[in-house]
Amino acid sequence: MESIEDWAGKIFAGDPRAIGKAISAIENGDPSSDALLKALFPRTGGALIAGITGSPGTGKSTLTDKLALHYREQGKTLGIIAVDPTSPFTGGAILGDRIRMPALSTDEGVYIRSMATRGRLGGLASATLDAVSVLEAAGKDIILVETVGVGQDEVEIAELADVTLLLLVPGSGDSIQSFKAGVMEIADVFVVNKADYEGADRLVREVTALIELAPPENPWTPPIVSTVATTGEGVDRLAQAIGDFSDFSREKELAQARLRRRWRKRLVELLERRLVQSVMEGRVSSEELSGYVEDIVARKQDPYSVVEEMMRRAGLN
Ligand SMILES: Nc1nc2c(ncn2[C@@H]2O[C@H](COP(=O)(O)OP(=O)(O)OP(=O)(O)O)[C@@H](O)[C@H]2O)c(=O)[nH]1
Ligand SMILES: [Mg+2]
Repeated sequence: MESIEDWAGKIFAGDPRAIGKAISAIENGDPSSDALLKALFPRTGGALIAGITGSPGTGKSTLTDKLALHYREQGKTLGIIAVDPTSPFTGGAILGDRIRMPALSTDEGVYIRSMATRGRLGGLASATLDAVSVLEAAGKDIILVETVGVGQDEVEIAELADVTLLLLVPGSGDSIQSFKAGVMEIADVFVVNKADYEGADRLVREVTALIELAPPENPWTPPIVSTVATTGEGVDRLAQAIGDFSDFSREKELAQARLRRRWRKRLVELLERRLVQSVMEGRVSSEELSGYVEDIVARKQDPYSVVEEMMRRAGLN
Protein backbone atom coordinates (compact mmCIF):
# COMPACT_ATOMS: atom_id res chain seq x y z
CA MET A 1 0.00 0.00 0.00
CA GLU A 2 1.06 3.53 -0.79
CA SER A 3 2.46 5.52 2.13
CA ILE A 4 0.82 8.74 3.29
CA GLU A 5 3.99 10.63 2.28
CA ASP A 6 3.84 9.28 -1.26
CA TRP A 7 0.14 10.03 -1.49
CA ALA A 8 0.64 13.58 -0.19
CA GLY A 9 3.57 14.04 -2.57
CA LYS A 10 1.38 13.18 -5.53
CA ILE A 11 -1.26 15.62 -4.33
CA PHE A 12 1.34 18.38 -4.01
CA ALA A 13 2.26 17.60 -7.61
CA GLY A 14 -1.39 17.98 -8.60
CA ASP A 15 -1.94 14.36 -9.60
CA PRO A 16 -5.71 14.12 -10.28
CA ARG A 17 -5.92 10.45 -9.33
CA ALA A 18 -4.32 11.09 -5.96
CA ILE A 19 -6.65 14.04 -5.42
CA GLY A 20 -9.67 11.94 -6.34
CA LYS A 21 -8.64 9.16 -4.01
CA ALA A 22 -8.22 11.67 -1.18
CA ILE A 23 -11.66 13.18 -1.68
CA SER A 24 -13.22 9.72 -1.79
CA ALA A 25 -11.49 8.83 1.47
CA ILE A 26 -12.88 12.03 2.98
CA GLU A 27 -16.40 11.28 1.74
CA ASN A 28 -16.26 7.78 3.17
CA GLY A 29 -14.88 8.96 6.47
CA ASP A 30 -11.91 6.64 5.92
CA PRO A 31 -9.40 7.01 8.79
CA SER A 32 -6.57 7.37 6.25
CA SER A 33 -7.98 10.77 5.36
CA ASP A 34 -7.06 12.20 8.77
CA ALA A 35 -3.45 11.14 8.41
CA LEU A 36 -3.38 12.53 4.90
CA LEU A 37 -4.93 15.85 5.88
CA LYS A 38 -2.29 16.23 8.58
CA ALA A 39 0.41 15.88 5.96
CA LEU A 40 -1.36 18.30 3.61
CA PHE A 41 -2.14 21.01 6.13
CA PRO A 42 1.12 22.97 5.88
CA ARG A 43 0.38 23.60 2.22
CA THR A 44 -3.21 24.73 2.63
CA GLY A 45 -4.67 28.18 3.14
CA GLY A 46 -3.46 29.69 -0.10
CA ALA A 47 -6.46 29.57 -2.39
CA LEU A 48 -9.41 31.86 -2.86
CA ILE A 49 -12.51 29.86 -2.00
CA ALA A 50 -15.70 31.06 -3.63
CA GLY A 51 -19.08 29.55 -2.77
CA ILE A 52 -21.73 29.64 -5.47
CA THR A 53 -25.21 29.03 -4.18
CA GLY A 54 -28.82 29.50 -5.18
CA SER A 55 -31.99 27.54 -5.81
CA PRO A 56 -31.98 24.58 -8.21
CA GLY A 57 -31.71 25.56 -11.84
CA THR A 58 -30.61 29.15 -11.28
CA GLY A 59 -27.53 28.55 -13.45
CA LYS A 60 -24.87 27.81 -10.85
CA SER A 61 -23.08 25.16 -12.89
CA THR A 62 -23.19 27.19 -16.08
CA LEU A 63 -21.85 30.25 -14.28
CA THR A 64 -19.21 28.25 -12.42
CA ASP A 65 -17.89 26.96 -15.71
CA LYS A 66 -17.81 30.43 -17.23
CA LEU A 67 -16.02 31.84 -14.19
CA ALA A 68 -13.54 28.99 -14.39
CA LEU A 69 -12.84 29.81 -18.04
CA HIS A 70 -12.34 33.44 -17.12
CA TYR A 71 -9.78 32.55 -14.46
CA ARG A 72 -8.07 30.05 -16.77
CA GLU A 73 -7.55 32.85 -19.28
CA GLN A 74 -5.68 34.68 -16.53
CA GLY A 75 -3.49 31.65 -16.03
CA LYS A 76 -5.01 30.61 -12.71
CA THR A 77 -5.60 26.98 -11.77
CA LEU A 78 -8.91 25.84 -10.36
CA GLY A 79 -10.67 23.27 -8.30
CA ILE A 80 -14.42 22.95 -8.72
CA ILE A 81 -16.51 21.08 -6.17
CA ALA A 82 -20.19 20.57 -6.83
CA VAL A 83 -21.78 19.76 -3.52
CA ASP A 84 -24.95 17.78 -3.70
CA PRO A 85 -26.76 17.61 -0.39
CA THR A 86 -27.96 14.14 -1.16
CA SER A 87 -31.41 13.27 -0.15
CA PRO A 88 -32.00 9.59 0.51
CA PHE A 89 -35.26 10.07 -1.35
CA THR A 90 -33.91 11.41 -4.61
CA GLY A 91 -31.22 8.80 -4.82
CA GLY A 92 -28.22 11.01 -4.51
CA ALA A 93 -25.53 12.19 -6.80
CA ILE A 94 -27.63 12.75 -9.88
CA LEU A 95 -26.05 16.14 -10.35
CA GLY A 96 -22.62 14.64 -10.08
CA ASP A 97 -22.83 13.23 -13.52
CA ARG A 98 -23.89 16.43 -15.17
CA ILE A 99 -21.68 17.09 -18.11
CA ARG A 100 -19.63 20.21 -17.68
CA MET A 101 -18.07 22.28 -20.39
CA PRO A 102 -15.82 20.10 -22.53
CA ALA A 103 -13.21 22.87 -22.55
CA LEU A 104 -12.85 22.41 -18.80
CA SER A 105 -13.01 18.66 -18.56
CA THR A 106 -9.92 18.27 -20.74
CA ASP A 107 -8.01 21.10 -19.10
CA GLU A 108 -5.28 19.95 -16.72
CA GLY A 109 -5.48 23.24 -14.86
CA VAL A 110 -8.97 22.43 -13.65
CA TYR A 111 -9.96 19.67 -11.27
CA ILE A 112 -13.72 19.01 -11.11
CA ARG A 113 -15.40 16.85 -8.56
CA SER A 114 -18.87 16.38 -7.17
CA MET A 115 -19.44 15.39 -3.59
CA ALA A 116 -22.50 13.79 -2.16
CA THR A 117 -22.46 12.52 1.33
CA ARG A 118 -24.78 12.44 4.25
CA GLY A 119 -23.52 9.53 6.23
CA ARG A 120 -20.33 11.06 7.46
CA LEU A 121 -20.03 12.25 11.00
CA GLY A 122 -19.62 15.99 10.91
CA GLY A 123 -21.69 16.31 7.78
CA LEU A 124 -21.34 17.71 4.37
CA ALA A 125 -19.81 21.04 5.27
CA SER A 126 -16.85 19.50 7.05
CA ALA A 127 -16.29 17.00 4.23
CA THR A 128 -16.32 19.92 1.81
CA LEU A 129 -13.85 21.86 3.93
CA ASP A 130 -11.49 18.88 3.91
CA ALA A 131 -11.88 18.47 0.15
CA VAL A 132 -11.07 22.15 -0.27
CA SER A 133 -7.90 21.57 1.75
CA VAL A 134 -6.87 18.79 -0.62
CA LEU A 135 -7.33 21.10 -3.61
CA GLU A 136 -5.38 23.87 -1.89
CA ALA A 137 -2.56 21.45 -1.18
CA ALA A 138 -2.67 20.51 -4.85
CA GLY A 139 -1.83 24.12 -5.60
CA LYS A 140 -5.14 25.30 -7.02
CA ASP A 141 -5.36 29.10 -7.00
CA ILE A 142 -9.13 29.33 -6.93
CA ILE A 143 -11.67 26.87 -5.60
CA LEU A 144 -15.28 27.19 -6.68
CA VAL A 145 -17.80 25.37 -4.50
CA GLU A 146 -21.23 24.99 -6.04
CA THR A 147 -24.08 24.09 -3.68
CA VAL A 148 -27.67 23.40 -4.47
CA GLY A 149 -30.58 24.99 -2.72
CA VAL A 150 -31.09 27.48 0.02
CA GLY A 151 -31.11 25.63 3.29
CA GLN A 152 -28.90 25.02 6.28
CA ASP A 153 -26.28 23.18 4.23
CA GLU A 154 -25.72 26.23 2.07
CA VAL A 155 -25.34 28.48 5.05
CA GLU A 156 -22.76 26.10 6.47
CA ILE A 157 -20.94 25.82 3.21
CA ALA A 158 -20.95 29.60 2.86
CA GLU A 159 -19.08 29.70 6.15
CA LEU A 160 -16.19 27.85 4.63
CA ALA A 161 -15.91 30.17 1.65
CA ASP A 162 -13.93 33.38 1.49
CA VAL A 163 -16.60 34.88 -0.71
CA THR A 164 -20.16 33.70 -1.31
CA LEU A 165 -22.18 34.41 -4.44
CA LEU A 166 -25.94 34.06 -4.20
CA LEU A 167 -27.71 33.51 -7.51
CA LEU A 168 -31.21 34.77 -8.07
CA VAL A 169 -33.19 34.58 -11.27
CA PRO A 170 -36.08 36.66 -12.50
CA GLY A 171 -39.58 35.29 -12.61
CA SER A 172 -38.74 32.09 -10.81
CA GLY A 173 -41.44 32.57 -8.22
CA ASP A 174 -38.75 32.20 -5.66
CA SER A 175 -38.88 35.88 -5.09
CA ILE A 176 -36.53 37.18 -2.52
CA GLN A 177 -39.12 37.28 0.22
CA SER A 178 -39.42 33.53 0.10
CA PHE A 179 -35.86 32.93 1.21
CA LYS A 180 -35.43 31.55 4.64
CA ALA A 181 -33.97 33.85 7.20
CA GLY A 182 -30.24 33.70 7.13
CA VAL A 183 -29.87 32.89 3.45
CA MET A 184 -29.83 36.40 2.03
CA GLU A 185 -27.29 37.35 4.68
CA ILE A 186 -24.73 34.92 3.36
CA ALA A 187 -24.33 36.81 0.09
CA ASP A 188 -21.16 38.82 -0.35
CA VAL A 189 -22.12 39.32 -3.98
CA PHE A 190 -25.62 39.01 -5.41
CA VAL A 191 -25.85 37.62 -8.90
CA VAL A 192 -28.97 38.22 -10.94
CA ASN A 193 -28.46 35.48 -13.47
CA LYS A 194 -30.64 34.85 -16.53
CA ALA A 195 -30.60 38.59 -17.03
CA ASP A 196 -31.85 37.87 -20.55
CA TYR A 197 -35.21 36.97 -18.98
CA GLU A 198 -37.99 39.41 -18.41
CA GLY A 199 -38.13 40.85 -14.94
CA ALA A 200 -34.38 41.04 -14.39
CA ASP A 201 -34.48 44.80 -13.82
CA ARG A 202 -37.26 44.44 -11.31
CA LEU A 203 -35.33 41.76 -9.44
CA VAL A 204 -32.28 44.03 -9.30
CA ARG A 205 -34.48 46.76 -7.80
CA GLU A 206 -35.91 44.33 -5.25
CA VAL A 207 -32.48 43.18 -4.18
CA THR A 208 -31.25 46.78 -4.02
CA ALA A 209 -34.14 47.63 -1.71
CA LEU A 210 -33.34 44.64 0.42
CA ILE A 211 -29.67 45.53 0.69
CA GLU A 212 -30.67 49.01 1.82
CA LEU A 213 -32.48 47.44 4.75
CA ALA A 214 -29.24 45.97 6.07
CA PRO A 215 -27.94 47.47 9.30
CA PRO A 216 -25.70 50.46 8.55
CA GLU A 217 -22.87 48.99 10.62
CA ASN A 218 -22.41 46.20 8.08
CA PRO A 219 -18.95 46.90 6.74
CA TRP A 220 -19.60 45.64 3.22
CA THR A 221 -22.49 46.46 0.93
CA PRO A 222 -22.90 43.50 -1.42
CA PRO A 223 -22.89 44.50 -5.08
CA ILE A 224 -25.44 43.12 -7.51
CA VAL A 225 -24.05 41.77 -10.74
CA SER A 226 -26.31 40.84 -13.64
CA THR A 227 -25.17 37.90 -15.73
CA VAL A 228 -26.22 35.68 -18.58
CA ALA A 229 -24.29 32.56 -17.70
CA THR A 230 -25.08 30.83 -20.98
CA THR A 231 -23.30 33.51 -23.01
CA GLY A 232 -20.82 34.60 -20.39
CA GLU A 233 -22.18 38.13 -20.29
CA GLY A 234 -21.31 39.85 -17.02
CA VAL A 235 -18.75 37.24 -15.97
CA ASP A 236 -15.88 39.75 -16.16
CA ARG A 237 -17.79 42.10 -13.87
CA LEU A 238 -18.54 39.23 -11.53
CA ALA A 239 -14.88 38.29 -11.30
CA GLN A 240 -14.13 41.94 -10.60
CA ALA A 241 -16.71 41.99 -7.78
CA ILE A 242 -15.22 38.82 -6.31
CA GLY A 243 -11.77 40.40 -6.40
CA ASP A 244 -13.06 43.61 -4.84
CA PHE A 245 -14.69 41.76 -1.99
CA SER A 246 -11.68 39.64 -1.37
CA ASP A 247 -9.40 42.72 -1.23
CA PHE A 248 -11.82 44.52 1.05
CA SER A 249 -12.21 41.55 3.31
CA ARG A 250 -8.47 41.14 3.68
CA GLU A 251 -7.93 44.84 4.36
CA LYS A 252 -10.69 45.09 6.92
CA GLU A 253 -9.71 41.79 8.51
CA LEU A 254 -13.09 40.24 7.73
CA ALA A 255 -11.21 37.41 6.13
CA GLN A 256 -9.28 36.68 9.30
CA ALA A 257 -12.45 36.80 11.37
CA ARG A 258 -14.09 34.30 9.04
CA LEU A 259 -11.06 32.09 9.12
CA ARG A 260 -11.08 32.05 12.91
CA ARG A 261 -14.79 31.26 13.00
CA ARG A 262 -14.31 28.51 10.46
CA TRP A 263 -11.50 26.81 12.35
CA ARG A 264 -13.05 27.22 15.75
CA LYS A 265 -16.12 25.38 14.49
CA ARG A 266 -14.04 22.75 12.76
CA LEU A 267 -11.90 22.21 15.81
CA VAL A 268 -14.94 21.56 18.00
CA GLU A 269 -16.31 19.23 15.33
CA LEU A 270 -13.09 17.26 15.16
CA LEU A 271 -13.02 17.02 18.92
CA GLU A 272 -16.60 15.78 18.99
CA ARG A 273 -15.79 13.21 16.40
CA ARG A 274 -12.77 11.95 18.29
CA LEU A 275 -14.69 11.83 21.55
CA VAL A 276 -17.54 9.88 20.03
CA GLN A 277 -15.05 7.54 18.39
CA SER A 278 -13.14 6.97 21.58
CA VAL A 279 -16.30 6.16 23.47
CA MET A 280 -17.80 3.94 20.82
CA GLU A 281 -14.79 2.13 19.48
CA GLY A 282 -14.12 -1.06 21.35
CA ARG A 283 -15.90 0.12 24.47
CA VAL A 284 -19.55 0.48 23.62
CA SER A 285 -20.54 -1.82 20.83
CA SER A 286 -23.43 -1.18 18.53
CA GLU A 287 -25.35 -3.95 20.34
CA GLU A 288 -24.69 -2.33 23.68
CA LEU A 289 -25.87 0.98 22.31
CA SER A 290 -29.09 -0.76 21.24
CA GLY A 291 -29.35 -2.15 24.76
CA TYR A 292 -29.10 1.34 26.20
CA VAL A 293 -31.73 2.54 23.77
CA GLU A 294 -34.08 -0.24 24.87
CA ASP A 295 -33.52 0.70 28.51
CA ILE A 296 -34.33 4.32 27.77
CA VAL A 297 -37.41 3.53 25.71
CA ALA A 298 -38.60 1.18 28.48
CA ARG A 299 -37.77 3.99 30.91
CA LYS A 300 -35.48 1.77 32.95
CA GLN A 301 -32.65 4.29 32.67
CA ASP A 302 -32.48 7.96 31.79
CA PRO A 303 -30.30 9.02 28.83
CA TYR A 304 -28.23 11.44 30.91
CA SER A 305 -27.06 8.71 33.23
CA VAL A 306 -26.41 6.44 30.25
CA VAL A 307 -24.10 9.04 28.68
CA GLU A 308 -22.27 9.37 31.99
CA GLU A 309 -21.89 5.62 32.16
CA MET A 310 -20.53 5.46 28.61
CA MET A 311 -18.05 8.22 29.40
CA ARG A 312 -16.96 6.37 32.51
CA ARG A 313 -16.46 3.16 30.57
CA ALA A 314 -14.26 5.07 28.15
CA GLY A 315 -12.28 6.47 31.08
CA LEU A 316 -13.38 9.98 30.24
CA ASN A 317 -14.67 11.11 33.59
N1 LIG B 1 -31.60 31.92 -20.68
C1 LIG B 1 -30.68 31.60 -19.78
N2 LIG B 1 -30.54 30.31 -19.41
C2 LIG B 1 -29.58 30.01 -18.50
C3 LIG B 1 -28.74 31.00 -17.95
N3 LIG B 1 -27.92 30.40 -17.07
C4 LIG B 1 -28.23 29.09 -17.08
N4 LIG B 1 -29.24 28.85 -17.94
C5 LIG B 1 -29.87 27.55 -18.21
O1 LIG B 1 -30.56 27.15 -17.05
C6 LIG B 1 -30.51 25.74 -16.90
C7 LIG B 1 -29.96 25.38 -15.54
O2 LIG B 1 -28.59 25.75 -15.50
P1 LIG B 1 -27.55 25.05 -14.51
O3 LIG B 1 -26.26 25.76 -14.70
O4 LIG B 1 -27.56 23.60 -14.66
O5 LIG B 1 -28.22 25.46 -13.13
P2 LIG B 1 -27.81 24.96 -11.68
O6 LIG B 1 -28.15 26.08 -10.75
O7 LIG B 1 -26.42 24.48 -11.66
O8 LIG B 1 -28.82 23.77 -11.46
P3 LIG B 1 -28.76 22.66 -10.31
O9 LIG B 1 -27.34 22.26 -10.12
O10 LIG B 1 -29.65 21.58 -10.83
O11 LIG B 1 -29.34 23.33 -9.10
C8 LIG B 1 -29.68 25.23 -18.06
O12 LIG B 1 -30.54 24.82 -19.08
C9 LIG B 1 -28.89 26.44 -18.49
O13 LIG B 1 -28.52 26.42 -19.83
C10 LIG B 1 -28.92 32.36 -18.37
O14 LIG B 1 -28.24 33.28 -17.93
N5 LIG B 1 -29.90 32.59 -19.29
MG1 LIG C 1 -25.63 22.64 -10.96
